Amino acid sequence: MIKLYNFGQFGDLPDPSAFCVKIDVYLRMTGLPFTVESGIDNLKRAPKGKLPFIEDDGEKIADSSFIIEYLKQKYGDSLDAELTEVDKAIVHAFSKMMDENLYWCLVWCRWASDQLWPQLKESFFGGLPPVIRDLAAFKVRKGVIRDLQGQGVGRHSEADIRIIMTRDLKALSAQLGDKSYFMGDRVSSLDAVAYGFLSQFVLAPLRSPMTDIAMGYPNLVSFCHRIQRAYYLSER
Ligand SMILES: N[C@@H](CCC(=O)N[C@@H](CS)C(=O)NCC(=O)O)C(=O)O
Repeated sequence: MIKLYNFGQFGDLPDPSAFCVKIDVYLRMTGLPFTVESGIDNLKRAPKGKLPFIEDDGEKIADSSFIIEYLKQKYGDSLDAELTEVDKAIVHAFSKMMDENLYWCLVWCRWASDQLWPQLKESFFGGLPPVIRDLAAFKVRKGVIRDLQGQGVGRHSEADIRIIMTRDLKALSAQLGDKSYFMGDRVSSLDAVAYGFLSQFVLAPLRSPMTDIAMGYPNLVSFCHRIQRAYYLSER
């Protein structure tokens, strides 16, 4: 049985990490049976020091893109097999736009912007004993801000990050249009990636004026609710 290692429930979402939600929903979309082991300690066991990773038949596979590739090869590609090569290229390009660009904007909104920081601190560190809470929060935040500087998004002004995020959301909204799913009337792996990220803006318990930019795209908001209804709220 496949075991997914993640951080754990986050309000109505299975995880605060877009990458972990991506794999959780991908597994649900494919109908592959899986169990979940949650906890921050999973990071210590993670082959690449990040979550998610999965364990299957004694093998550990890390990184959401490698996990999807592994699952496709081992269990068949029930979501994307019928896509044309051009469609697959679109899936790849949009997926990487979210993994490598929109992700860092989300990280900035949560960790660097002072709008969300008090909420995030309470949500992620509130359970720690008071003596170490502030120190742990400060240390982790400092590390994330350093990562944001290294990646580059952290060097932009808030106004510029708003522009960067808006470009991605606008492109996603245009691709979805009035279709049920990003690649048409059948679910594809792009829907798993998109739900992983968009749900963090639309359905997560942590929201701010910056993350609420996504609320300005009614089709993306409806998409999140549609996927949530189909894969999380209905009897499966
Ligand atoms: N490329 C990885 C990215 C995973 C990732 O960045 N995970 C973050 C959470 S969103 C993480 O585990 N961060 C913990 C850390 O860096 O210590 C993937 O696609 O799975």
